Formats: sequence, C-alpha cells, structure tokens
Amino acid sequence: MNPVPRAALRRGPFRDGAFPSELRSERLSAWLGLWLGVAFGICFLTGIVSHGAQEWAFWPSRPVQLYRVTQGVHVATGYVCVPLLLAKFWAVYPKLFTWPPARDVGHAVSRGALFLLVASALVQVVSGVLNTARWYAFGFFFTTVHYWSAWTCVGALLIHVGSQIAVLRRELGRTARPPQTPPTAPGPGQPRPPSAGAATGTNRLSRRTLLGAVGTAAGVVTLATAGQTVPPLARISLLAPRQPHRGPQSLPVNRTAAGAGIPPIDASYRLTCAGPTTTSLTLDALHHLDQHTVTLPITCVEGWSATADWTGVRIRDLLDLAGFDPDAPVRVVSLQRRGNYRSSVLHPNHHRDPLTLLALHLDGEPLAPDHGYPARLIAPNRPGVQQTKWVTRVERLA
Ligand SMILES: Nc1nc2c(c(=O)[nH]1)N[C@H]1C(S)=C(S)[C@@H](COP(=O)(O)O)O[C@H]1N2
Ligand SMILES: [Mo]
Repeated sequence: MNPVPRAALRRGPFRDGAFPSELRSERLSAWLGLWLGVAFGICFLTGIVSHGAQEWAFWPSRPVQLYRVTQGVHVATGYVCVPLLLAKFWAVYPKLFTWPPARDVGHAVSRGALFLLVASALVQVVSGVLNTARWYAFGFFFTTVHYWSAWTCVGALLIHVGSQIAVLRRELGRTARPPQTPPTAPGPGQPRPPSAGAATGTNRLSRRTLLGAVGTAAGVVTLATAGQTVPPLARISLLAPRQPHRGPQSLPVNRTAAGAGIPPIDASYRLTCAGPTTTSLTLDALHHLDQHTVTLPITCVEGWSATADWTGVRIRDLLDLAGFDPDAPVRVVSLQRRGNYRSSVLHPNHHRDPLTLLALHLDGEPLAPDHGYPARLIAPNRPGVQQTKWVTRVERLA
C-alpha cells in the first residue's frame, strides 16, 4: 500500500480519484510506448544518417535519391511523434503526482531519467517541427541542439524502457485480458473494485477506439505533410510547409539572393579555382566549357524536396583544369559573406561523380537569382544545405 500525502496535501491532483478516466491503463501506455518507440527509433536513425550525410567523408553519391528518402522518412516520423506523444502524455501524466515523489534511490533515478526523456522529447519535436515550418523562433543553433537532445532522448529512453520492461512484456504479450467474473455494481459508499472496468467490453472497445483515433491522427498528419517530398501527394498535403513546385522556376527557395546579401552580378564576376594552377573564369568562359545536363533533386534537411534538370560544368572538369588532387576534399565558396551555408565541403565521392555540376541553368533557363545565379553546386545524394548557391570559388581545405 502506497503511503498517502499529508491531509493538507491531499487536494487537486493529489486527492483520491483525481484522474477518473478508466481508459488510462498500463496496457494503453504500453501500446502507445511501443508505437512511439518505433516512430522515434526510425526518426533517430534517419537523423543520424542526415548528420552523417553532412559530416562523413565516405557518404556516397549514389543512390541519387537516398538522402531524399531518408530525410523524408525522418521528417515524417518526427511529425508522427506529435499525436503519439500527446496521447502518451495524456495517458501517463497522473503519474507526475505519485506519492511519495521518490521511494528510494532507484526510483529517484528512473524518475530523473523520465524527466530528461520528456524534456528532450519535447525539445526534439518542437524544434524539429518549427524548423520545418521555417519559424526559427528559438535563439539557439538548431542543428547542435537537435542533435544533442536526440542522444539525450535515446539515453533516457533506454533507461525508461529498461525500468518498464516487465510491464511492457506483460501488457504487450497478451492479446486480451483473461475473462473475469462480471463486475457487480458497487453499492452506495462501496469503493469501486480496482480495474474492474478494464475487463468489460466497453472499455476494451474504448481503448481500441482511442488507439485507433491516435493511429488515424498519425496517418492524417503523414498524408497532410508528405506531399512536400512525395509529389503525387502534394495536392492533399494541406499542412505541408512547402510545395515542391512553388517558387521561382517552379522550385522552392530557402534563402533568397536578397536575404543572403548577394550583390548584383556583372561582368566582374569570376569563378576562381584555387588549385595548384589557379584558374579564373568569366561567366562566358564557363559557358564555353563542356556542358552537361543532369536530373537531380534538391532535398532540404527541412523535409521538402524537388527534382529539376540542371545544366552546367562538371565539377571534376573544373578541378582537373586547376590541377587539384582528385583524392582530396575541396571547399566550394559562395559570394555570400556571412551565414553557415556560405560554403560547403565536397569530398572525392561527390566531386568525382560525373553528375556533380556547377550548374548554370535550371530547366533550360539561366538560374534565377534566388536559385544561385550565376552558378550553383548541384550534386547527387547531398543534403540541400550543401548545394551551395552563388558559387565564386573552389579551394583546397586549409
Ligand atoms: N550560399 C548559400 N547556398 C545555399 C543556401 C544558403 O543559405 N546560402 N541554402 C541551402 C539550402 S538550406 C537549400 S535547401 C538549398 C535550396 O536551394 P534552392 O533555394 O535553389 O531551392 O540551397 C542551399 N544553398
Ligand atoms: Mo535547406
């Protein structure tokens, strides 16, 4: 029998019967936990892939659509966590008011981990969703916070699952409650028998209905947003922050030329390839090099992606022209003066790939200023943040 709080404290959420819903049960929490675990697990793994795609030198340039798929799944499973988390919080929040707050050291540790789990899950979902909506309301650098709170969340989740493993086994293992004697209505003044309601058909149905509603909400959220990267769904994706074909030259824009402070481009523009034989090319000279056309998507880490035809010069031709070491990484630098995405590193996997271009044209027209005029990088299987626009220089890494 749990101790009860002092009489003075036995009010509000601490009073007997403060949470009357019989829908709440360990079984409901276990199922929601399982779904959340699956959605969060996929979201976490694809998140690590996204991190790796930006950091690992061995990240391949093929398959061309790989990052588009993993990042689409990352954002979709992240959105799905929203209804699942809301339902899970509703199912378990009465436990916030357990008495005593900590029975012993083990209980205190597991409650501490739970606090970290809830806090980091909220940071993950809120920062992620706001980021896809391009509402940078938070004062911190998204990538770092999102990355480290993911690891916090995984660590706390492992502790939580470890401490609940017996409950999970019991509640997920059986298909239905064993039949019990039908409950007799409690007489006046008699306490309700604990969990008697859970055996009745009505409550089993209600739990199913609730789980069904949560599942439906998750499905609706997916259909209403997936169109930002799955074109056939674009028309029904009413909640998608971006539409793949809306923007100049039918392609979304993340940062505009004005937003990046790009000066007007005139005849003084040069592309400098600062290799062993430094080469400086005018726009005209660039147009006179071998031109190639590739069909590649831009996949923004924020979840949208769109495919287009790009025409321009192969990066590897430019590197060869300036005598770069084919096995060394290079840096591609923009005319943009400030900002995290003003340059990006191209590793050999990518700069040797014949599909990697310094694009001058988009769908047969010169690039629009917002898409990087006069020249931008486009490479296969590469996160959008690294498809540098307004390129003016290619150099060795210091
Ligand atoms: N110089 C520069 N290039 C940049 C960016 C930027 O902010 N500055 N944003 C990147 C991001 S986040 C994306 S998703 C793509 C989008 O390309 P688009 O605007 O042509 O669609 O450009 C990338 N190139
Ligand atoms: Mo992006």
